[in-house]
Amino acid sequence: MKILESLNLRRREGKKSIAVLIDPDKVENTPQLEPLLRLAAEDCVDYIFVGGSLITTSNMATIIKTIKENVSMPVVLFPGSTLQIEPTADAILFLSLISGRNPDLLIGQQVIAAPILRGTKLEVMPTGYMLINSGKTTSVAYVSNTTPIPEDKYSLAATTALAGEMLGLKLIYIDAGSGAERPISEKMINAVRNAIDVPLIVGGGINTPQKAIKALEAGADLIVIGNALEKSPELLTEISDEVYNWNQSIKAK
Ligand code: 1GP
Repeated sequence: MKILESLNLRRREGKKSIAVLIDPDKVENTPQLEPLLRLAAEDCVDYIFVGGSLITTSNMATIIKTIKENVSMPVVLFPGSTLQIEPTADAILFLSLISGRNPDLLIGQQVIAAPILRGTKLEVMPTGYMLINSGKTTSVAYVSNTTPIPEDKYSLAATTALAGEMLGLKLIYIDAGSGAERPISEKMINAVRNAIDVPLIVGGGINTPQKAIKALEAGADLIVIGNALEKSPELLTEISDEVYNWNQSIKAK
């Protein structure tokens, strides 16, 4: 089954998913990855995302190889630019940064990437990517040269997501940015959730099980955890327990 199809199915069933984000720039060597991958396999993580807003290393292929040697879940590229297309992954979030007004990230990079992607077997997942302000400037806001949506402008975020869905985007990803001071508020997640039907991905600053459960309760279908696991990989067990309990409670209903 295609990843997009499975995300839609899980959404219809009310089930939640979890993705671990690996930033190749923060992995000095591949053995460093193995403990995290072991936990990911034990804890039934659904997806591994690979990407970052500023990748300066060229170890993407090696990292994906290590992931695939250790775990079986799909590897999804979460690219900061067209330079980050790696055909050995399973899928790519084909992002348009719809919260910003930088034409290069709305359509420019995509024009360059499209013919490259056509020559790969990657599943292309059209995704409306939205940055939400979260305190101090994040790398992604700086590098993308866009202004995140203010964190209290709920209807602006909701209508941006709705426009993305009407344009045919199949996923909406709201992101506070990696290592955000504050994750996206429940009120904001809820406002975006209520505006759209497509699966909603939420990430940025989710570094405790409580924050994870709040994001799920507010309407996230898939939560992305990156930064926090670099410091304490064991957090993954606690967060994935929450997701597991949630999904079990759905089954019980
Ligand atoms: C960043 O949404 C992702 O783009 C994950 O954020 O690294 O803060 O978990 P963290």
